[in-house]
Amino acid sequence: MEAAAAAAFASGLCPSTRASLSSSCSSYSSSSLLLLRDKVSLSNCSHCTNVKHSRNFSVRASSSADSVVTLLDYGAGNVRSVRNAIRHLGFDIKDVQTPEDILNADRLIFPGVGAFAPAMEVLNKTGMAEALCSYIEKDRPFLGICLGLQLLFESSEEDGPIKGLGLIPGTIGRFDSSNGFRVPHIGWNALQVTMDSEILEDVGNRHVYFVHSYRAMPSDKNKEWVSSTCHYGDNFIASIRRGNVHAVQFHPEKSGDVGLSVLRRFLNPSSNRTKKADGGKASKLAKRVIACLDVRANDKGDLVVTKGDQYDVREQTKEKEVRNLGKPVELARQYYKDGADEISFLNITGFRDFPLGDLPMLQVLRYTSENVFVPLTVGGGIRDFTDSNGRHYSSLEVASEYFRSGADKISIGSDAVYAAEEYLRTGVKTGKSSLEQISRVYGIQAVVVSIDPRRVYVKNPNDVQLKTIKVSNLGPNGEEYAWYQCTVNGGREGRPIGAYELAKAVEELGAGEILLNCIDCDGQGKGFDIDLVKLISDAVSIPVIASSGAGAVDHFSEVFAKTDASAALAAGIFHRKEVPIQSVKEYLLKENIEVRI
Ligand code: 1PR
Repeated sequence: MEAAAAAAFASGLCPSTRASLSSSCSSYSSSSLLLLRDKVSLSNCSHCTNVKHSRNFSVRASSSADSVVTLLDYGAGNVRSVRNAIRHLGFDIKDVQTPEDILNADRLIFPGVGAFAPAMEVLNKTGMAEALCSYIEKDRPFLGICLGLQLLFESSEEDGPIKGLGLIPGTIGRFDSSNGFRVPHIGWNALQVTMDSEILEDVGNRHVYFVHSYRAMPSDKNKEWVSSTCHYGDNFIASIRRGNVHAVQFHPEKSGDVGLSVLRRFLNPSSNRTKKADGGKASKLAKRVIACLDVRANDKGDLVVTKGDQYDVREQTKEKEVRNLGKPVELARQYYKDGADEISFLNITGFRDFPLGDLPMLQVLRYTSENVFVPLTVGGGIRDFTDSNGRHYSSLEVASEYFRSGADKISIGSDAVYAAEEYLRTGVKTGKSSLEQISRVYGIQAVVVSIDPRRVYVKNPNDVQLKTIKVSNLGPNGEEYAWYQCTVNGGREGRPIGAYELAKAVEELGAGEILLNCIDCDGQGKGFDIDLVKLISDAVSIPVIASSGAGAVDHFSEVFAKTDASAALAAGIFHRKEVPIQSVKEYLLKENIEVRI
């Protein structure tokens, strides 16, 4: 693991955990860990084969109330959503601060986030790895989520090979993108249930939300553990179950009502009485419909959802006020209820204000994540920043604050353009750009690059050295070709780089997804720029979100039929209540395009 990642990871520990480890991870690992090892019995845990065990560390049946859940949060990403989901279901949370807290838990949830290597390093250094093995081997109620499933396996190829806890045979490997499947696997997919597992009983044929680049594969050696698989390029393990031990590769806390019922059934097994694996027609990865909220302070200083026409968000009146289309938290909740697969907040003046000074934006995320259980993306102002007192904040710190406040993904605009320009100029990946740093620590699946291009028509494709395409509609002077110029600072400044060149460069630098806007189409309601979406989705193997221009349901089916976009994002038609999200989805279903209902 790289030192920077390790430091950031460790510093990301929740305050309580950090405090409990304040003897510092390195000194903790010598004397304290030895004491712990003397106490722990770990018969089959291959992770611990070198450890001599003298006596059992007894696991006591706690007398604490049934409503308490123990949560293992080592601070690497957005665990707020898991916390919110648990609280939403009426349970209290006890945070793990010492390995003993794991051993004494009545039920333990381990929402692994971030990358495999730093997670194992923290678990090893803190003694949590041994405690986890002991707890699981005693068949105590356990639910691992995402990386919390992967860590149970023998090893991972992620920055590896790296040894895992070794409880389940198998190696975690990367999805193969050479067969045309985009990696990371992001979105709502179907499960094939292979073994009775009470926690999955409400899932039936409905979609659940995945976001990952690595996965475990079923084999003869681990088949007794596998409770469901999912098909994406190959058939990977979507969940495991043995006795009271469960783990899921998908995110129940981000899978809407279906996901909440998975958590409920784990937390309260007596709710298993009503068996209703009904309905739903999920069969593969669904196309996503995303609601986008462009947010900024209006002239009175209130944070409002606004919406521009070709990025101009001011009313065409004498006062030129910022267009106000509602309150961010309320609208996000509404869109969640209406069936949005994901919600994006773009802090559109983040490029000029310091986002950590913009506490209302962090509050918006915190409040929204309390009862919106689909993925939240936030963008705007993610870059290094030095405030007026000379205090320097790295882009990683800014992103970390967004993750801690409830974001699942962060979106980088202007700073990604500068990083791509430098990379194309020098051919060197410095590892220092915000994009590289954040994706190294939080994983590429957590990093979106938002592109704000503007069409530039040319008569002859050789007029520019950038990638041009033949356009479907001629330019104002009959031009047949165009390139797409990237902009920064909310479209205010054009840069000498095209969307095509940028997309390819940021994929190499560690972007996990592209949010593809188009200034010409923004707010026009005339449909997505199909030429642009096709150009970019054909150029990269990460998912592409088509954005800008949706005005009717058939615009969504058109972009999915004519391009390989993974998702379509809209703002104006939803804010102005012209087309409900549900109507978009019903129309897509009618057109045989799989969506989550
Ligand atoms: O550069 O890292 O600070 O990020 C700034 C972010 O804010 C970028 O993601 C950029 O796209 C966004 N942004 C900046 N200025 C504006 C603006 O509108 N003046 N909004 C802006 C971009 C575009 C879409 C919009 C779709 C769909 N908004 O997100 O929601 O075009 O709209 P429609 O369905 O109504 O057509 P940084």
